[in-house]
Amino acid sequence: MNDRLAALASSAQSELEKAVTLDAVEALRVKFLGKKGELAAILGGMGKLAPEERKALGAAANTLKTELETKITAALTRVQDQALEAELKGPRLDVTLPGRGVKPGHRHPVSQTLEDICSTFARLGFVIEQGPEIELDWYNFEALNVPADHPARDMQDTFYVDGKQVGVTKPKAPGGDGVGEQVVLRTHTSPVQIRTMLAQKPPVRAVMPGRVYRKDSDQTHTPMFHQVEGLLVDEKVTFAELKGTLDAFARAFFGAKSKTRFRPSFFPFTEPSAEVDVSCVFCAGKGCRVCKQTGWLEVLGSGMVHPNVFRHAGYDPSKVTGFAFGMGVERLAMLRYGIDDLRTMFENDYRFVAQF
Ligand code: 2U9
Repeated sequence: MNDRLAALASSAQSELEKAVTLDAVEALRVKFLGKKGELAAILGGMGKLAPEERKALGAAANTLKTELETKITAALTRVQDQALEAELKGPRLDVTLPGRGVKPGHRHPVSQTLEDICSTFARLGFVIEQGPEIELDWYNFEALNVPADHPARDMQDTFYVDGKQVGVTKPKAPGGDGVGEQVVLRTHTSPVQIRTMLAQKPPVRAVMPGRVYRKDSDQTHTPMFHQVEGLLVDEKVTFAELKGTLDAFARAFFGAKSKTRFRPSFFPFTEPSAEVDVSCVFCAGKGCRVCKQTGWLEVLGSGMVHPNVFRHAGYDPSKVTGFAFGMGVERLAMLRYGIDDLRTMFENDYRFVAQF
């Protein structure tokens, strides 16, 4: 039996000397001193021995156990010291290297354009009004004199939302009945004008920037885009003031030499209505590829607020008149920066954004 202890002592000694990692030392501890280890196996066989022999072997085994524990601790210390030494000899941290730095962000061209449009109107005395993107049909269509059979109200053109899912069951819309209680993603920012008029008395002079949603997706249309709309209401507001305001905007935004042109048009919420063209910013009106040789770019829609719209918003059309306008921000950003593909606006590529 003592021979077995001696053999164990010598093999433990040589194996511990060869161990170079903490894991290897731990594995040896389990192998020799673990519950199912070699020392336990030797002690397990003691039952067959005479009492004196058993006593002597127990004492020798205890001594060996203590010795091995000391050797294992020494091996652990040695392995740790060797690892530290290797680390100190290895490549040093070069504290003189320049830092990696955080790349500065960049305003998206749509955000820049939206802010420039708003600040241009702010200089003309307009305040900014905002409203919900998930809107009641009544504010988005009905109040704006958009008839039930208008193509914009079609499922093909508008995102309809399950009202119960967004917590709208009994809307407080002034005209909330039947179709008016449906919930939509707003197709324009015009419902904000309605909410503004319902909330305050005339005069009103405000611009409404924000996201709008239409079921439209091709090279020049995306299901979400940004608009800035505007509204001015007071006593005796005329079409001349509409022209003067939008002309001043065009000169501030596109350059002092810009000219505007008003063409008759139709919108359900304005009467009369006009499309507004600005002289081409690329060829100064001479005719080029961008303006398709016409010398003009279509930049916004406008008109005098329809009397029915005033009635829905609680204003008396015999006392007040007003004008409204609307523009697509992505389209203006593309004209301003010469971007020819709308989709690049939504790819989130820093290399694109950082160019403007
Ligand atoms: C109220 C009354 C009238 C807003 C208007 C337009 C003309 C227009 C388009 C431009 C490009 C939308 O982004 S676009 O596709 N807008 O042509 N918008 S008048 O008229 C209003 C709005 C609110 C109460």
